[in-house]
Amino acid sequence: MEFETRAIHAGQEPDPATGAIVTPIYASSTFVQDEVGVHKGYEYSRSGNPTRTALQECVASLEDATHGLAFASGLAASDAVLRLVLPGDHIIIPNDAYGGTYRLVARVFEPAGYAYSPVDMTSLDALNLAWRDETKLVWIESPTNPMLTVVDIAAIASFAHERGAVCVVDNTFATPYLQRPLELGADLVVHSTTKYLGGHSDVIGGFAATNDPTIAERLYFLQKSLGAVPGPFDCWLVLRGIRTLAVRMRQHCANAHAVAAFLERHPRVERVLYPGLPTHPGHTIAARQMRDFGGMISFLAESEEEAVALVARTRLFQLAESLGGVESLIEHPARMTHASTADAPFAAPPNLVRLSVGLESAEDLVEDLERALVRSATAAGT
Ligand code: P1T
Repeated sequence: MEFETRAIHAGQEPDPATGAIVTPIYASSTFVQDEVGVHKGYEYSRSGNPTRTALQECVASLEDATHGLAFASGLAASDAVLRLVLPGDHIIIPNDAYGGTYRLVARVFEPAGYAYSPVDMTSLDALNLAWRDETKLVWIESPTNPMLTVVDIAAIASFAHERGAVCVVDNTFATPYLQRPLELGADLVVHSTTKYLGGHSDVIGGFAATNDPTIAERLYFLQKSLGAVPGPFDCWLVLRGIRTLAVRMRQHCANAHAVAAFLERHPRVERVLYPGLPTHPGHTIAARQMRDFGGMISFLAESEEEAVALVARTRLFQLAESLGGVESLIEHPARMTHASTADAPFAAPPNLVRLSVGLESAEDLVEDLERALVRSATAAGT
């Protein structure tokens, strides 16, 4: 079945008890047993809940995975996945990873005895240089948050496999509609479902998917043992969002193309980072491994002051962290989402502005940016 059909039907049979066409919110912490150990597949909602099962089956299907696990947040999913390796092991992360992933690895895992290296993964030579005998896990983001760097997932996955490491892809920016990392050879996919999968800025959630039964079994154990599971209402919200994922992504991409083309022509914009632009260094790889280029754009303003002023000046693009919702957002990564990388050599550039291009009219979005950029030119006295 095609993606659009699976988004609406996978894991979402009409409720067997009532015929309800929408998966119910099974708000129950526990499930009655007929005899000890004899039950209908559920015992206690930390280890399993029917609404969560529906979400898990649906996202696993969209990622072409045999196993899917929902978590209470993207970082909870990342935490469980990183625990697949052990203290003493070495982890490689992108040198422009999402700030929260960097913080988790550098401030939680490293003090617990894990080693890590941030690496520019556009270069297999750089990956090779950072490689150690103890390297057990390579963490990819593509496109990255917020620099929109694109890396060759298939090449990195096979590089990791030849050396006995697992390859994880944070697929939050692309979504399974635009990119399927398991098909490209990755062992695991993680998501912040808070973003495009939920799609309406009303829920925090995370996900991990894999085709490897041994990894899946360990992750089920970690999901249950760490306990960072989403409640049934949160699962239902994500499921509801996913039903329109394909149409939303098509419009996010179309709007982002229009906004990126406008920004690229604007004299007060130093550089636009959008994989859909032929000038983007990762454009060819992105065109090969993605269906389209996504709804996220970053750009370099003329200065830090200008970037900070600009993000407060747009009206439709509202100043807020997060991304992937129907409404457009603007933010200053260095002081907001990526403040935790401030002390790292690869901190977000101070003049970087990030846009999450929403589903409003592209014309209105361009006009909003145009007005804000003109005013910033006036403020600069030109
Ligand atoms: O916020 P949470 O659901 O825990 O997801 C963490 C996360 C993981 N991976 C990527 C690529 C992300 O972008 C995020 C969350 N990012 C933001 C909140 C942000 O504004 O960038």
